[in-house]
Amino acid sequence: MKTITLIGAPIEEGSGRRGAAMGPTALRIAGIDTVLAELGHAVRDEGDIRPLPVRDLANHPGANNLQAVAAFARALDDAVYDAARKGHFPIILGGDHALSMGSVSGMARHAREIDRPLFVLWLDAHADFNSPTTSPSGNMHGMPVAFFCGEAEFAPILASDRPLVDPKRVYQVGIRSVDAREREEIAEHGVNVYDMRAIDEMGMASIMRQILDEVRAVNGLLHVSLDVDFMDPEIAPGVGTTVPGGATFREAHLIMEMLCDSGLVSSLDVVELNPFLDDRGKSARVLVELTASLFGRRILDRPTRSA
Ligand code: Z70
Ligand code: MN
Ligand code: MN
Ligand code: MN
Repeated sequence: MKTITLIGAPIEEGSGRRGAAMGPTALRIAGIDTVLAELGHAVRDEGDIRPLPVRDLANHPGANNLQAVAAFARALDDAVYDAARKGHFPIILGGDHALSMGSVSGMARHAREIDRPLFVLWLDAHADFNSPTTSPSGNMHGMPVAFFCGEAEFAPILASDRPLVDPKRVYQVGIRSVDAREREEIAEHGVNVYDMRAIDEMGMASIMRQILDEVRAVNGLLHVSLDVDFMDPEIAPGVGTTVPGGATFREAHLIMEMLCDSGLVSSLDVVELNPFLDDRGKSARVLVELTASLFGRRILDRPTRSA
């Protein structure tokens, strides 16, 4: 059983619209804390983080709301690092995907300290590998992966000597909406991408076995970042950017069950839930169900068998 720290990150300034700041509240109303406690875990809800105003950064024409995003990222970096260092499992309740600049940075600091490599499983319709010069929108929720992989452009606008994630240790699954420049960037940096075609051709189980084998082989930590739009809009409509052809309810649950059995997951982001766009709490409930599967809820009491 784990000690789980819930950290609310009500950021919406990284997305081009309002609503994602209500995400942490919706996840709490859907019962994320009680579901985890019922599975036998110790759950501590730290409430929502309170970012401090950022005065040392100028705003930037290619990065909308840079100061607000940086404020959340810095606060979350510290909160996630502190939780992980205590041996707790941080779950970040989002908030838009720009928050992963902070959560992944905090986990990268922790991983460096305990001398284990950090891997990231990015479950998303989007690659989120834009930077202020490549982004078509300027929205920073489309940039976190480039940020924590060390894309050079971020160095002058967002500090500094932070530890980075090796792009070859980033696995993107569910990708189906990639901008032209992003496509070049993810190839150049060597990010591992399993797009929807790969899922259809290979099957989710074999993709997950490959990823988990690679993490296990080097005793890595695995941070999971779950964007609501990873799933098909039919099962999770409460998100600003719906993209058709997403993961099914069953594929998403299979991933969580295999992650649970692996014992490799160190931390989780649940992001991009926009309750204003949701259908009577449907998406919030799916996210709570998926989180429960990651933390041990199962149909029968047996591990997933390999083929
Ligand atoms: C586009 C951009 C994005 C999430 C939309 C969209 C990015 N690539 N990310 N929704 N989660 O504006 O950079
Ligand atoms: Mn995303
Ligand atoms: Mn997305
Ligand atoms: Mn680059």
